[in-house]
Amino acid sequence: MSGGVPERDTARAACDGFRAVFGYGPAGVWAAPGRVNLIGEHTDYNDGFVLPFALRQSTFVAAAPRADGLLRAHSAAVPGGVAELAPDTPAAGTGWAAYPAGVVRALRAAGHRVGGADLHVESEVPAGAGLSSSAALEVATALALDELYGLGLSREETALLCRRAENEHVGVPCGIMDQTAAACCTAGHVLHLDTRELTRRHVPFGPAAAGLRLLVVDTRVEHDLADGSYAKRRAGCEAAARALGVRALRDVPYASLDDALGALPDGAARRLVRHVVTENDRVARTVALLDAGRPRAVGPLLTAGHASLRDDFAVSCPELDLAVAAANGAGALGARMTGGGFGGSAVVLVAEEDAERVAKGVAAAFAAAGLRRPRVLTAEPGPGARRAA
Ligand code: GAF
Repeated sequence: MSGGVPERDTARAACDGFRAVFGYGPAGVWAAPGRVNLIGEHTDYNDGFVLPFALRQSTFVAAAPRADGLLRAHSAAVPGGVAELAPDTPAAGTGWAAYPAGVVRALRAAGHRVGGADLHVESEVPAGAGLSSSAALEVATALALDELYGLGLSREETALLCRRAENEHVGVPCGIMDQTAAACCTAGHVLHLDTRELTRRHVPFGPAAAGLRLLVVDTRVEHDLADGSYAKRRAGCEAAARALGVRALRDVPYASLDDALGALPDGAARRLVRHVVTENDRVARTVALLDAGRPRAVGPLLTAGHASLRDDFAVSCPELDLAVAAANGAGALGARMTGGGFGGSAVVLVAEEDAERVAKGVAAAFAAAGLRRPRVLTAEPGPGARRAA
């Protein structure tokens, strides 16, 4: 199942959509999931540690090769017909098609012999909800091109090329977390990723089997990582690392945090550093708890992570803060924003028997504040990218 819809249904919809748009059948359908980051936020571009897992909701790309080098892309969710892009079409003005076009471009720039393609996209991952719909689209496209053109890419190469597409073509200076999550996650696990070494460990995490639920609360405040706030945080972290004489903030040990803070000239830099260093520590402590079979005990770390993102890193927003406060007030074990922030979704860890009350508590708090009703879904770690048909 993916998002309550059997996988083969969405794969079939992608095939049918392809045929309706292009007038012939696709060579196959490839899928990649959205992701939730359990903890480890704004650490990936600081060479730090992250702990995402794959959502059951995925983006499906039905694809066929083209000999003329053109990319023709169509999405069931986006009005406006087929986007037709030549290899040198600039990203500006191409909207969502910049993501698959960026993947083609990144593959060619890396020396892969990739021709054109016709693509039709069906996505279950809500866009703008902080669940990484863009990485899902990039990775599903890369998988399709890999197989259509026999490239033999590893999952790690796939993630790196997709990040390159987003950094260089779309213009978002993101880290490697989302693309690695989409490419490499496995069902029933969170992915403990060292974003410098790119070493990965799949840590068992099954909320349902532990009598827990992980709720994803989509605040419906759409976020846009291309608006400059994300890039500003990244630049601030890099400047702080230079001021401290380290390669990246990952190299500031938790035990020397106070010394590092004392060596920094201004409060803004101190707050960025404090978040990144304490967040890396929270990831390590979360992994230790999961390894010890104590997923319930992770709750307070989530809430502490949220406070750090809100107060030090300043990437939360009133709706995310409300979701977290209302969930905790209604008896959740812990909650935090997930993803880049400035909108999007919160994750809430809750005992199974309290899940309904907590979801209702969050909805009531939003209603009382005059906000749109949030969308709430239950997440269990699903599979990473795959061929779906
Ligand atoms: C976004 C980015 F794409 C990731 O690389 C990561 O930095 C995240 O924000 C924050 O942890 O999802």
